[in-house]
Amino acid sequence: MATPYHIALVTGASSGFGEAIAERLAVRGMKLVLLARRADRLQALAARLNVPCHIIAVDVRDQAALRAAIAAIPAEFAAVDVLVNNAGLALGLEPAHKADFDDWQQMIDTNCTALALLTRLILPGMVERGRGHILMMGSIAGSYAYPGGNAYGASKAFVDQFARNVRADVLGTGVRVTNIEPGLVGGSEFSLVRFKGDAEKAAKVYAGAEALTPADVAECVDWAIAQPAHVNISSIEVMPVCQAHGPLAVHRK
Ligand code: NDP
Ligand code: 8X3
Repeated sequence: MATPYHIALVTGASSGFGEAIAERLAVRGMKLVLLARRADRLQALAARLNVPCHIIAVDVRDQAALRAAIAAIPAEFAAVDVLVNNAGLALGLEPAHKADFDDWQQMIDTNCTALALLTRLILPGMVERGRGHILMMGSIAGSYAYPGGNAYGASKAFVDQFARNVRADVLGTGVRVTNIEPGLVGGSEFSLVRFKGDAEKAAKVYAGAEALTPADVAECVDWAIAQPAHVNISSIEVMPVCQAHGPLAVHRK
């Protein structure tokens, strides 16, 4: 089960995918830096993992706080060699002409700007050490448009292109970059957040469907980092069997 990596920073570790990824990487014996806003949930996670953990409770949209928190990572956790850039969210499913622009701003700030800043802060150490792996949490929404996806889908398209371009930059350094693009995944707070706490609406997203689980996504992350050092998995698009690409829409009179 050993990988060449020893320390992972997982964002969005207080819930869903990030929590499952942290659990999975702990099985590998990796030391973990767990980042999200809710400190209590990070502490509860750290308490049940049998590996050393450093907790960063920060809003990633607060750039000064994020920079300070990364600069203050204790020495024994500082040589991060796996960054899982997972924190993110969708807000709303309104069409573009009705959507709340503040929601768009929050998605862009979280899914794009914070992901880029964190990459910029962590990458130099990886390049200096000649090894490391950055995994971005994209989405099928970054490749396939759907009604109401608007700024969320666009933010995940940014993640895809950013991953590809960072990979172009780190060629020859030993650093690997992977974009994970899941489809329908239940068992996280994603839809509850999207529908702003409306549990009934959130449950309908998964009704009658056998969605993927956060553990399935964690398996993709774990598999990508466990590849031999000469292998870079550029992207993994993963959907449940019950989901497929839809037909293009035609409006008929
Ligand atoms: P969750 O809502 O369960 O998890 C989101 C995580 O992101 C939480 O830990 C949350 O922590 C953290 N987060 C959100 N905003 C911030 C912020 N401003 N600062 C710090 N942390 C933040 O959803 P998922 O686990 O499902 O989603 C994880 C990622 O996967 C997201 O990027 C999402 O877009 C993507 N994705 C999800 C899919 C799905 O169907 N579920 C499919 C494809 C991609 P806290 O609230 O404590 O800050
Ligand atoms: C989450 C998947 O289809 O709800 O990124 O956008 S979807």
